[in-house]
Amino acid sequence: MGFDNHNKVSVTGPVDLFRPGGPIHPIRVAKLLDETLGSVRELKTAPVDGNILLYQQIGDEQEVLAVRFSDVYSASQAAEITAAYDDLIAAKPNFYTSSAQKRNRSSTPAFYAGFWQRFTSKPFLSRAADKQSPEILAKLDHLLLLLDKYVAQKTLGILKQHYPALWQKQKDTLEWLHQQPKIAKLLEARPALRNSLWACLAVKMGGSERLHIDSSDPAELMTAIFAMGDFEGGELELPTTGYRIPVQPGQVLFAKTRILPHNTAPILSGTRYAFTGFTDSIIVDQAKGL
Ligand SMILES: O=C(O)CCC(=O)C(=O)O
Ligand SMILES: [Fe+2]
Repeated sequence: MGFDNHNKVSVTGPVDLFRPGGPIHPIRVAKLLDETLGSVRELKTAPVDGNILLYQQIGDEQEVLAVRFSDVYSASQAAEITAAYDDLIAAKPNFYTSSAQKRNRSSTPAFYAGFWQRFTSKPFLSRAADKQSPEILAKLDHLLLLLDKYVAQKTLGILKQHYPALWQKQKDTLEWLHQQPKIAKLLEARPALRNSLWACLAVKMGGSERLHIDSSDPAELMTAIFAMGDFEGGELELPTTGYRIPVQPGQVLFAKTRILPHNTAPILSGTRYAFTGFTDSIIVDQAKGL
């Protein structure tokens, strides 16, 4: 399965996958996880370089939990992207961070750009990517175009080559989303909102230091996590698997963040631009015609 040149990290399973049904309150999740995980915090660090496949063996089956690709984008591409983010922030956009989000996973607010469905009947565009001045939207769209060109398209190609089933699901889901009449109309005016890999992107400085699950995400797909800047630490910790996985500039990590409790390890020094590409489970279900 997967890459021949992967560092294969086998988890001594079975991993206690977290599969609560229905809507979950973020704070309740953290409490539940603390109760179930207790003091399981002694984690091994996966290799910093190369590709990584983290899986658990269940009988004859290998279930992929996380996969990290290296050398996806270059240092100069990262520099262009972080400069575009700095330029956006300098224009003081409204983050529209709700009080629930503030108490949620991170001490720094995230800028959410893209589509959600959550509990509404139709997918909608996040307010931060919508209700801004034309000048700010132009800066945001410039950033989103760079991210699609340098990170998302390339990663999608790698996914297709090595994980065709996952690639197919991701592609079908996003195609369905982009064909929804209201969204299709929006994309005509703002093509930058079309992304090959995620429905909604969160960008922030720092990390998600509080243990959580990404409760809107589908259990069967993976969230894309990548980080830019010059920093030490900030690995993605997956306590139920016993591993923390470094995510350095140039790398893209996919993880089943709906069923694997996770948090960012402390950032020991430097500046970390954090990017998380989410997909919404309601969008996935609707795309499948459920
Ligand atoms: O920044 C990271 O490494 C993790 C981000 C994350 O878990 C999230 O945004 O939900
Ligand atoms: Fe997360």
